[in-house]
Amino acid sequence: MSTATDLPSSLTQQSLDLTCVNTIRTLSMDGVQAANSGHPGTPMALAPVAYCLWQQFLRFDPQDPVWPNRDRFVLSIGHASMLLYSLLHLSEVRAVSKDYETLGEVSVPLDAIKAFRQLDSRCPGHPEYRWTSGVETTTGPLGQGVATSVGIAIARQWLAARYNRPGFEDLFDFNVYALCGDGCMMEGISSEAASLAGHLRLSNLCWIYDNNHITIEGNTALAFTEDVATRFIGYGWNVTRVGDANDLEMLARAFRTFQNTKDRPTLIIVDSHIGYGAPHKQDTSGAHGEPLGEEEVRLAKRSYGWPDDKKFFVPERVYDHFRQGIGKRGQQLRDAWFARIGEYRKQYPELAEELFRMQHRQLPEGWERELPEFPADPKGLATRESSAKVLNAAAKNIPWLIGGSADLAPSTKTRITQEGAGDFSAENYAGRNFHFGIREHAMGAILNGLSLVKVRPFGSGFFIFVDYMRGSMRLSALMELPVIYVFTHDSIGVGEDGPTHQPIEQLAHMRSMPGLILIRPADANEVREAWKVILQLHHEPAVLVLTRQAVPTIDRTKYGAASGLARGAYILADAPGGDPEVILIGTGSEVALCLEAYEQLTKEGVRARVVSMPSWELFDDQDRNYRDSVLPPHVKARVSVEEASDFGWSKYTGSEGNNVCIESFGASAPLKQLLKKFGFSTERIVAAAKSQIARHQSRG
Ligand SMILES: Cc1ncc(C[n+]2csc(CCOP(=O)(O)OP(=O)(O)O)c2C)c(N)n1
Ligand SMILES: [Mg+2]
Repeated sequence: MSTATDLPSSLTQQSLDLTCVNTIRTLSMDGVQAANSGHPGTPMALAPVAYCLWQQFLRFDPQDPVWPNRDRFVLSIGHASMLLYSLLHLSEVRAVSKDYETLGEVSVPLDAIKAFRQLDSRCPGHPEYRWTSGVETTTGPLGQGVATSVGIAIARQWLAARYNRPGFEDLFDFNVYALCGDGCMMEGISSEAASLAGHLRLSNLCWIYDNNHITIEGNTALAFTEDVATRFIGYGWNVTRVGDANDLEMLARAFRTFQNTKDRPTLIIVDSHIGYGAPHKQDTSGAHGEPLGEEEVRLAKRSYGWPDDKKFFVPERVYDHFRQGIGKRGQQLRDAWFARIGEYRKQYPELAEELFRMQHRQLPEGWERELPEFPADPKGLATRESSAKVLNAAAKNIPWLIGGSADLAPSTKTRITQEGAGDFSAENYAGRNFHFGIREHAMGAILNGLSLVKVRPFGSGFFIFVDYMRGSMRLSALMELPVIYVFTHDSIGVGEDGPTHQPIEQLAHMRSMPGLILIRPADANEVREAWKVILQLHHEPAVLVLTRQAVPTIDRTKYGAASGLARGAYILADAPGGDPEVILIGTGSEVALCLEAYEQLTKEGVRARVVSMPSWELFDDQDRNYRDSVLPPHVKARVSVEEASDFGWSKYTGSEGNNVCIESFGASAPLKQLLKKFGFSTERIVAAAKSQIARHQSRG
């Protein structure tokens, strides 16, 4: 209820717009001050920008923050999180439960703002997807937010091209707004993403650049003097300027310009004053990363005409105003959309069913029915080749499985080849094959954006270039997004390309990331099982690691079934009576080598077991009984074989085990020579097995 009684006299003269803007400012300042940590200056400066966008333009229903056709707002300057929390609070965004039922309670109550940056508060230091409803993507690593926004915008174009139909041309027509700063602009990932966005002419994408000339170390003159406007014009963007962040009229005009621009993305460059209104800190980096201090907060409040004795003060009429603005508009749009989706379901039942399943991260009925079985074959085929077959069989029955490569699809074999799959381009937003260009880092963020809109994306490249995209992959894991990463050329097996292209530490590196599932299948049938596992994931990104070179297709009538892959590690070949003296553990292309060594050992009367271990993460998830049945604790003689760093292997082989691995960078040579140089031979593994048995016998 709006009452005059909660309004101090100083505010009765102020326009309601300004009171709302100042409420955002003061909430942000108070939150940071209470936490004694955080970034007050940018929320103070950008409050009018965010207010104008949310209150006048954003098509977002606070009562249903997961409505599929809502506009997305991405706070790429994650450090300015209090700006977003203030908006979520004032517009009374509702919390959403895990199964996407909107709950009655508000997402960000005032108490959460008072507990900014404290344990379990809905207002953590940087905005976190899945933790605070209304946060569209996790941000904090600068540049990630804007790059992710490109993926979100692409997803909307793809959805529109596939699902908008006559009479339903606006089923998917949402816009994507991202607020970014000097840091985002400096990070390379934003250049990659903006370049692609311009190329794809994503007219539903709007970046707002806070041109405040300040970063942590001081003025941007220290390190950043490029002409951002010209740069974006060069990318093919529409560029417009707002000379004063406080000018709501000019801001509205800029947003309308964006909405009227139908052939390219828009960049709005806004000149702002960090720490606006703080007499000693405005326009200095002092307003960036630390609380203003009690006295400066008081002075800033006074400059806004705000009661300087009140903290976390929200005049009731501010809530009311947001209800009448974004609240009312959003609810009407959302309700109308759901009314129409009922009609759509009648006219296009199959498409509506697809949408329902996709939005709930379910797979279509019978999605796995065409996945191939591969007959035993000593020559075999590269796992990238078998993956191509499995991927294509899956793609036939999962229409929203879409993706591509950073210019390496002919090598990674990730092209969807079926009739009509097409290439995603500015002329064909329905294409399922994406060309990310040589932009690995942005590809990762774009995949995150696609996944946030709930299509099922995959991206591919050479495994070595995982180094170029780890920042985005980490956010896939942190956000629990089921993004699929397909990496080929997974070891020194790439041969002649040499050490620059031969992954060594990358497996260890990926395995150490929480929440990410890495699978390195040994043969074609393990590849099929790997895809089966991956496609059924809901909350984990997956990394599929594949060979360039052929590997034998294991004879499953003789050895263990490939379905064991789902448990991460399984017994492929065993000693008589299941009582081994030594265990050989291999992954990927090295499993075949372990089998050769096993045959040799068996001939010599040594009781060996071979464990294929495609995924540490899946194995670690099994119960103790299963893990002990595969790696019995009393069998201490263990050899691991992997053409990569030994980092982490002692977890399975024990500190006394033998890890046949690589301790240096690789080398450029034909594969045969490399295997010799680095010691990947049957003889070496047989010798290692014997020495393990001897070592543990002498101890036992
Ligand atoms: C990738 C990355 N590098 C460094 C940081 C640390 N950092 C946080 S904010 C910031 C300065 C950002 O400046 P700007 O984007 O201009 O934001 P403003 O200070 O104007 O709010 C830095 C370096 C980060 N969050 N992410
Ligand atoms: Mg700045």
